[in-house]
Amino acid sequence: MKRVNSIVDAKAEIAKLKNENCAEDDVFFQAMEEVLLSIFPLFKSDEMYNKSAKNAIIRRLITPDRVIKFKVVWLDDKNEVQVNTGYRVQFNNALGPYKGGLRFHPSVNEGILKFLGFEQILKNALTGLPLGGAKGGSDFDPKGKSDFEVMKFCSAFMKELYKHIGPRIDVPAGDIGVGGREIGYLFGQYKRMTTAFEGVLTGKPAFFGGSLMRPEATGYGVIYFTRKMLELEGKETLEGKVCTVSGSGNVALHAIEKLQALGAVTVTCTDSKGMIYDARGVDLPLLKELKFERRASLEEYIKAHPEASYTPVSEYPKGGHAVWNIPCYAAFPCATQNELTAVDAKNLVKNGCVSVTEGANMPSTTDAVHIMLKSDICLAPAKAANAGGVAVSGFEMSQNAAMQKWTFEEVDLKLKATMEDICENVSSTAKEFGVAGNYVDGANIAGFKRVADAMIAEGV
Ligand code: NDP
Ligand code: 2IT
Repeated sequence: MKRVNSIVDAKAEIAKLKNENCAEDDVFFQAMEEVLLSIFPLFKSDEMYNKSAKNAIIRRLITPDRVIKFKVVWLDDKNEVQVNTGYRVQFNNALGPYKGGLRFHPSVNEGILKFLGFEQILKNALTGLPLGGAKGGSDFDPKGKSDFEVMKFCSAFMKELYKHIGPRIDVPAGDIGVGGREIGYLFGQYKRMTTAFEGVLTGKPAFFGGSLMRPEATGYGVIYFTRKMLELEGKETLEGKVCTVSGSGNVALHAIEKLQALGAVTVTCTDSKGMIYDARGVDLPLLKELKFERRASLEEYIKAHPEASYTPVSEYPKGGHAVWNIPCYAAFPCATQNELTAVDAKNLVKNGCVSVTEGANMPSTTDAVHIMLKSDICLAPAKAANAGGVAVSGFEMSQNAAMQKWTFEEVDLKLKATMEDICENVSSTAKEFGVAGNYVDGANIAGFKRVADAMIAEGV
């Protein structure tokens, strides 16, 4: 009974926290609950139960070390004063310096950053690298802003953030709305404030300290993971198969690039306004130009390819997304959280989809996860499948600390090995705990174990 109580207690704790907190923490509870339900098999071992209970591991794990919230004041191009909110959630540094991206998007709030920071702890643990978990960002919307406005915002944001970060304290990187351009401006301001040229941010442009392959790492890693999972589960390879991808940002476009290199036919991509379907496979050079250079809407794609179709969000099926209704062998949600619903999961099952790999963080709703786990779909959870980005960030930290520069091929080999190791570890952990084939439980248990062991060893 004692063993069961640990989970019951944790659930009671979550219910209490839910009552005490505002609605914006919903996504954080969603992420926590999934992990707590997954790690239940761990508590079948008396040793793990006793150690965790004695050290209040769950209570400590679900509470961030600190949440830093600050005002960001900057001047737009009309010389009008603008005010945004900045955040850094330093969640857990049991395994290494706090590490995780910055998100600039109008939807950003404390709850979203707590969910992302919490997921990051376990993801970073799975990489096997010495990295803690954190996340940050702002409700600033880079869309429609001039380069100068983005620069002025980044400088103002860093004027506060620099006090809380450092190469051995906390190392931010990119996420939605933050790429090489933003990291460059943030890095420049950190340098001006501290005079230190050091590896305080990852995802820097390659000509001043960025690792080669960091832009590609998350998307390529997602495909390396999928390839290994399909092999372990005795499924056919991706070659010649129809694949669907959502998103058209950093993760999505590099996942598409690797899928195409492996001979898959990737027929979709999406942005916040709609979906492109191109039966012959999407035109990647055009997408890169539209999204990375012109920062334009996907709707423009059909000007160059009138044979493709564009479906605006207003025409998506009720409660779901057009992209997951397209029959495919493998699906890759790579845009944002909760973009794959129960309606979508049922469509994927109905259409005979074989694997779903989460490139975005927590793209599937809780109901969707349950539907997919009960089906024959192989579900690769985000914290394992998209860990290639932060893994190469870890490699960037190593290169910066050692004043070295690794080649593209070296980084690619290390990334591939890391993703295959994560996949094998997750799969064998699931088997060890009696849930063979359940990569969600396998990832949560394997990640939790590494962090919990470190927290216990470090005392209070
Ligand atoms: P980008 O900003 O490069 O691209 C984001 C993409 O998602 C865009 O196509 C964007 O459309 C779309 N999108 C964003 N918000 C929404 C929304 N609310 N509804 C519909 N579409 C949306 O970000 P990334 O590619 O870097 O990140 C994508 C996902 O991958 C995120 O979940 C992120 O946390 C995760 N991730 C990123 C890593 C990285 O290294 N960058 C590492 C691991 C995970 P639009 O252009 O219209 O805004
Ligand atoms: O969600 C993620 O793993 C990221 N946005 C990348 C984090 C990082 O530190 O590279």
